[in-house]
Amino acid sequence: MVHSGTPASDWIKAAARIVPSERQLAWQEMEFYAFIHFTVNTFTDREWGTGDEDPALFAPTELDARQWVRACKSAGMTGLILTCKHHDGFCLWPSKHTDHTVSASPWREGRGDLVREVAEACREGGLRFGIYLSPWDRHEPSYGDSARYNAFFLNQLRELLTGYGELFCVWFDGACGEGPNGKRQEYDWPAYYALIRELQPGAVISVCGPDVRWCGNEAGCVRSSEWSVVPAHMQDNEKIQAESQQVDDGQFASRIGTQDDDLGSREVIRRHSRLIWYPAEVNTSIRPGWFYHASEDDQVKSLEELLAVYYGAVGGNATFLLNLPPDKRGLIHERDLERLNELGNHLRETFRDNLALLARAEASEARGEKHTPAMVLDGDKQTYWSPREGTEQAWLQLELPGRAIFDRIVLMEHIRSGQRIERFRLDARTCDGSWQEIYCGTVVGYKRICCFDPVEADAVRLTIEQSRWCPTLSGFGIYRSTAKEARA
Ligand code: FUL
Repeated sequence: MVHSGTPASDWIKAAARIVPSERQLAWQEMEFYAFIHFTVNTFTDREWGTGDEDPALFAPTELDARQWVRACKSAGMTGLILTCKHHDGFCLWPSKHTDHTVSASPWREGRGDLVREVAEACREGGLRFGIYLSPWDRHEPSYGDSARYNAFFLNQLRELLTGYGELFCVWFDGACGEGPNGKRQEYDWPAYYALIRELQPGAVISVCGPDVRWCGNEAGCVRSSEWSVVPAHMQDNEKIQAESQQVDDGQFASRIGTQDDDLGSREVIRRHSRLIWYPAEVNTSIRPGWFYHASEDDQVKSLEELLAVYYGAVGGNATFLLNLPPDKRGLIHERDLERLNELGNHLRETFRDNLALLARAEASEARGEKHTPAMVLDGDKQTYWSPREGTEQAWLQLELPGRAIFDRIVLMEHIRSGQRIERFRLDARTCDGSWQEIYCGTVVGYKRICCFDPVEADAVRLTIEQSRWCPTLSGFGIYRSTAKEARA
């Protein structure tokens, strides 16, 4: 419903009170995790298999899931999502419902279960484990015969949801091709979701699912304002483009698509009465393809490219799902390993010392003793500073114990209370005592990493110029990046 005639404070307040579920919160805190694309395509040098590949092709010679886990950890990742079945239908676990699986391959003499090996390596290494299961299946004969295929798919899903311990994510791809007879498969999404909620209540259902939104591209681009509160129809599984049609109680309003620029500004939420918490994930591959191709060995993304995606995604209120394709040996290639380690080193070194830790915090006002300015420095995501309800503009200042040189500021909202900040500015007090603007931005959300040229200062002030009902801030960190240019 378009909010004509409703006082702005009512619908703004309603939007400010939309909050994440526990599973969405736990997922958001994971920040950076891996995709692993591996199947017969690795051996046929293809991106999409046709479904008639001989399982004998699947023959990694040195497969080591622990090496994958070590690679992820070296980059600072917290989880891993495995393509248990891609569009070609080949299963990396010995599914009882098809013979198109690892059991028919020479790998581990047909006694292997790659889902198990990866799940165990993750548990052992302290990474959370998630599954990708392609609904589109180019091998399964029942595909396109909707009821029969849905029953088959639910059986496979059940095997994965019950056999491999706790999952943090079930990742559903939107691709839906025609069945063998040209028949179109109608996926029974409600039944898939119900089974996941029953058997893995802590897992988020991503992309074609109600919990995590695809950011809209596979190139790692992120909107400068990535909202977690968006119109409810964004959850629909059709990947619709912006078009004008009837939404929300028959009112005429433009429908927002996954690839639109603005998914949640005041202008958008004013026109949609049904809003949901639906945060973004950015997915891209470390190489041009999702699967390994030797021809791409010299096209591994540079450290600068990976950092740009990392800062855009993790530093822009989204998560970062980076794909790593193991090669025919079943190992992550040396070049990718080196890059992952460089990335991890950069992040570990940059964010090791928070220069704000010993700072003194003061603010324009605070909402009682429970939400004091000092709470932005206590390292506890549960505590936060906030002005009184209804105060949409406020400032918070950190007096550093002395002068420091820095080029990164990390801001975090208390998203359990919703996403509130709409526009802010950062100023630093430089050597001559004058204030200099160092950054301005829009949304903060779970985390905003503000990157700017190195500045030497002894105080920093955050000015919240616009927010929804009242802002919250649970974290305020000041860092100096390890980039050579920042050391100059
Ligand atoms: C796409 C798929 O078609 C690609 O092969 C890949 O799995 C990517 C993550 O999603 O839709």
